Amino acid sequence: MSKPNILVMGPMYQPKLDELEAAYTCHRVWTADDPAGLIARLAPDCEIVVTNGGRGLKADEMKQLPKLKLVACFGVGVDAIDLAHAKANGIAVTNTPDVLTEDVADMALALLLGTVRRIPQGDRFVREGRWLKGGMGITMSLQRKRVGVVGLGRIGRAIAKRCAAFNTDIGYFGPNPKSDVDYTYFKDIVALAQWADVLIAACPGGPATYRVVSRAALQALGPDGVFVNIARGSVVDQTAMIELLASGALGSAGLDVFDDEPRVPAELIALQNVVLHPHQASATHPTRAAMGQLVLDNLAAFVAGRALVTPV
Ligand code: 8YV
Repeated sequence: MSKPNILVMGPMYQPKLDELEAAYTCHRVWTADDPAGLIARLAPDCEIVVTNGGRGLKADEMKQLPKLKLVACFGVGVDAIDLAHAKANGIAVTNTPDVLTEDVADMALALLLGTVRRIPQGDRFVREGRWLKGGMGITMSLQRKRVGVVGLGRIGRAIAKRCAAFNTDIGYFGPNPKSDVDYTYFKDIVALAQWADVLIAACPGGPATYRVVSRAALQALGPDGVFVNIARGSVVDQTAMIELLASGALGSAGLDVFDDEPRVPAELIALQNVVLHPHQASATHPTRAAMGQLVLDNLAAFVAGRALVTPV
C-alpha cells in the first residue's frame, strides 16, 4: 500500500519530522520553491495536513484541498487554524495539550523572575564590564506580591501553582469561576489588574481573547506592575503596551510572544524594562519530542481508522 501524501506546512521538532518523513510521503511546504504549485499538485488526494501553532491553516487553504480530513497541529494553540471552517466541513483538528504545560509554566516563571530581578540586564552589566565601575542597583522582589493569571486553564493553573511557592497571592480572570480552586476570581480583567502587581497572560489566542489585556488593564497594572505573556501576541494591545512601558506608566514586561512574529518592533527592543524571548516556552527537547510524538500518534490513529488521541 502506498504511503499517504502529507503536506507539512511548517517546521516541527526535527527528530520527529524525520520519523514523520520515514512513515509517510511528506511534502515540506515552507521550503518548497513553489508552495502554491505543490499544494495544487497534491490537492486531488491529500487528506492530511501537519502544521504548527504559528503557521496554522486558513479556510482558503483548506478549500484548496477537497479531500482534506485531518489537520494535525504541532502545538496546543490552534488560534491560527480556522476551526469553524474545519468543523463545518468535517475536517478533524488535533493539537498537543498537556505534554507542554510544565515547560511553558516554567518559562512564565523564568520570564517573571528574570523581569522582576532584571537577570538579562545583570548579564549585560557583567559582560559589558560595567560592574568594575560600581554595583548594578537594587530591584523589586516577587515575594508577597499579588499575581493575576489571565486564563486559568491547564497552563494557567501550572503557573499559579509555581507562583504560590513564591509566597504570592493568586487571582485570576477568565470566562467562568472555577469551583476547584481557592484563588480569587475576577470577572473583569481591569479589576484584576488593579488588584494585581503582576499580570500573566496564559489564555488561548483567537477572536475571544483578542486584546483582552487592554490599554485600560495595563494602565491599571501601573508603574510598578509587571506583565508577562507566554500566550499569544494577539491577547495584548501591543501598541498600548509599548507606549505605557516607554512612558513608565507600566513598570516592566517579560514577553515570549508578539504580534507578527518574528518581527519585534524596534521601540520594544529599545526598552530596558523588558525581557524578550523568541517564542520558546515549549522549546525543550523532551517537550518538543512529546509534542511531535502526539502528532505521529494522531496520524497513526487517523490512518488506522481509530479515535484521534487529542482532538480539538
Ligand atoms: C509552539 C505554541 O511554539 O503550543 C503552542 O501553542 O505556541 C508552541 O508550543 C508552536 O506551536 C510550535 O511551532
